[in-house]
Formats: sequence, structure tokens, C-alpha cells
Amino acid sequence: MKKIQTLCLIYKHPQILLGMKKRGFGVGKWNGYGGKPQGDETVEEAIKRELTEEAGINVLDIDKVGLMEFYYGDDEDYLEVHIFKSYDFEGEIVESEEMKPEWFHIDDLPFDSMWPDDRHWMPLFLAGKRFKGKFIFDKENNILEKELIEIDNF
Ligand code: 6U4
Repeated sequence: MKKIQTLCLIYKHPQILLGMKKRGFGVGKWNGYGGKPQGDETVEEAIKRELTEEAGINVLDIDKVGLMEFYYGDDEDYLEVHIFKSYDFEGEIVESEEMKPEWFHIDDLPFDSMWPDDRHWMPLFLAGKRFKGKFIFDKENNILEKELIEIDNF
């Protein structure tokens, strides 16, 4: 079964905002902010709410840049992750129960402590491209198979 998820990276050149996931899925990894839509929320509504809940900010622009499918180990479910970029927000970034925020220079991203797919699509993200992909992971979250293509639009 498909599970829809959202992910947003705030990009203030030359830095991007990541959060250290403090609990749940992907704990201990630096990642963008996000979560699943609630009720009949759109993915756009969901990512805005997640950024308010997890980082304390109100994003002023969001642009969908990526659509990824992730398959994990023997899990029957897979994630469909809608990836957004935001250049602008209002409010003070705060640490939450879920995420510890930190700005990283784009030339010094902590890929060894991120999901292993990130180092593959991040160059497209930083170059302002849109992309689609599919990654299959084993139980230790190593990449078994990957597909990644640049697209013009969704
Ligand atoms: P809430 O806040 O309860 O809605 P939840 O739906 O449980 O959160 P959670 O905590 O499981 O979401 O977080 C999943 C987050 O991890 C989403 O933002 C998507 C992201 N994610 C999942 N797999 C990923 C991967 N392979 N690469 C990546 N982000 C991934 O960069």
C-alpha cells in the first residue's frame, strides 16, 4: 500500500535547513522537515503545517520539485514522498520534540548522516531541477535499486 509523505528543504543560498530527527522513523538522521497529510489535507497544506509544528515557521513560498517512491526492506507499504523547496519564511526557527534545526552550507552537507538517497537527488535539487525517482532499500537501509530522472514538470 502507498503511504503519502511530504518533505521540505528551505534553501537560503548558500545554506539549507535540515533537522536532526529526534524520534520515530529515521531517528538520528539529518533530514528535511515533513510528515504525512492528515484527513483530506493536500500535500501542500500538510508540508506547511508540518513546518509550523516542527520548526515554528510559516513558509511563504513552496515549490514541488521532487516525487520519490521509497521501498524499505520487507515492508509491504511504500512511501510516495512529495519533495518541496522553499526560499522564504517568517518566524523564528525553533527546536521541537521531533526536530533539532541546523543550517548547513550546500558544499558541506552531512550526507553520511542523511538518508542514502539524498546524495543522489540533492545535486538536482540544488541545481533548480525537478525530478522523479524510485529507491529500493534493504533492511539495513542500503540502496538495492535506484531510478532517478530529471523532469520538466509534474
Ligand atoms: P508526523 O509528524 O507524525 O506526520 P510522520 O508522518 O510519522 O510524521 P515521519 O516522522 O515518519 O512522518 O517522517 C517521515 C519523514 O521522513 C518525511 O518527511 C519523509 C522523510 N523520508 C522518509 N524516507 C526518506 C528518504 N529515503 N529520504 C529522505 N526523506 C525521507 O530524504
